[in-house]
Amino acid sequence: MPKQVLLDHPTIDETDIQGDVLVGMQKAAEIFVFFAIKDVAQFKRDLKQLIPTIATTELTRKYEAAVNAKSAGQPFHSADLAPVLKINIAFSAKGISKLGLSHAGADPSFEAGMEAGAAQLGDTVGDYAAIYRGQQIDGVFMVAFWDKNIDHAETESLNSVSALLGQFELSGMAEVGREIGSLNRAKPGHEVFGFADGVSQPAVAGLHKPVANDDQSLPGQDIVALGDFVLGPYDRGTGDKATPPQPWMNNGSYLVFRRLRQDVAGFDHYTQSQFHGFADSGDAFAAKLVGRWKDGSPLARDPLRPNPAHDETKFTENNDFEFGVQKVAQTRCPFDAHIRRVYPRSDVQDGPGNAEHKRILRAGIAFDHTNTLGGDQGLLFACYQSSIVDKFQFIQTFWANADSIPFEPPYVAGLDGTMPAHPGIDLIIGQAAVRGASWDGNKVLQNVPKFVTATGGEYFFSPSISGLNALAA
Ligand code: N7H
Repeated sequence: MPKQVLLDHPTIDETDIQGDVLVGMQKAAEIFVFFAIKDVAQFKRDLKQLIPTIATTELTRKYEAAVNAKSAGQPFHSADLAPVLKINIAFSAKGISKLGLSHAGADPSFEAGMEAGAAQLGDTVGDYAAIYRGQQIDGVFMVAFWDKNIDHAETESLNSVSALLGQFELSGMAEVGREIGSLNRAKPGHEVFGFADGVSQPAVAGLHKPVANDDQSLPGQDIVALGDFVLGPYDRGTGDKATPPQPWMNNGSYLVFRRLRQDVAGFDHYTQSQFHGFADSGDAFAAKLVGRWKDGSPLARDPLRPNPAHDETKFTENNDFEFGVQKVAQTRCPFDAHIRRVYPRSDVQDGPGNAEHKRILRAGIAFDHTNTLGGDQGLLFACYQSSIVDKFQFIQTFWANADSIPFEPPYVAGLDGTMPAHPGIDLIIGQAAVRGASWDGNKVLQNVPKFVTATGGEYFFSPSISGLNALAA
């Protein structure tokens, strides 16, 4: 979309920012180990030992560059593609307090923790697993492993977690609980409803060059200010700076972690049995709820059927769209489609509150424990940003949960130019009691079941390497 006012392209210290923040740790499996700090002095000693092994942006970026070069048939260093274990670490506000550093002035939601803000997110604390209740978590280790063989990646990650805990658990910390994520074995690269995942991610100023045009790296991939993701002397899209409230927080980023259970059978049953009058088939109905077909092709470009020319592998095509003229109607992509609610693109006008300023860097992974009795499946959602209140929380609360549409006037909504009285919610992630939406031609969806339930989560801060050294001192 037409862009933010100005963007600097700052020099990024890739050796300082943890590797999961801007690029994402490449992974076929990832274990999140939540811990409580028991002995501060011992924990600091152990942390000091761990810091040199933390995967930095330099490492994840090298890997990404090698993958891209390989798929483009260009030369690359094979060593850069070797399966490597990657470890990152982040702390809750409580954990940082224990380590004795001030976080005064930090994001208010981070300060309070996710459980305290659950009602605002639309969550029911009773749905949260025990480890996410009662503020037990001081921090999280994220251990990721990439290998084509998912089982091998999971075994390697679990072995590394054991080694890591052996190192730390002597006296410094105790594991509170863990989550085991892996690529969807039934359909790698797809989340458990079956949709291609990781299709759209913002480009970052300083990391990605303007290629498609002055504002975009790949076509349709707008470049977002570094200060929208990382704290430091960096511009944010609003024109101010992402000044860290405390010096040690420089080059750090807030991590939102959410355990989201998905009712796959319920989603399939609903879409396949209730599509009549709303779409031509169950698959088309499911696509309208998401805004993309399962292969990743966007409804805004391909409203009638999936298009292999715009699928999950066609990165120069699959984000090259705006909702633009469709403001007058929902004939291609419903207003409430998940991707339109969480990133409304040109639906929201330019300015400080524009859609680019609300972007997040997603770094989650699927989980599936349905092979164990009573086990569930879903998404270990993770995202990075320089403000939880302004970005994740805003998206979930005001864009996904609210029975309204994020357009700013002047807008034209329905076919007759009026906004429906109840435009509805994001029917994928919206956590609201009244679950419906109004589509064009008086098509009103009502009592749509809840397919995604938050079963836990926490807010963290992912410090830079220098920040970690300060915490370990
Ligand atoms: Fe969403 N889904 O399978 O339906 N998401 N998401 N998400 N999501 C996206 O671009 C999904 C969740 C975003 O730039 C795709 O990777 C599911 C939360 C954003 O066009 C699909 C869950 C939040 C984007 C899904 C879930 C977001 C995005 C398209 C929960 C933030 C990029 C593929 C279980 C509050 C939008 C892709 C853009 C894309 C699904 C959670 C945000 C298929 C099932 C909690 C910003």
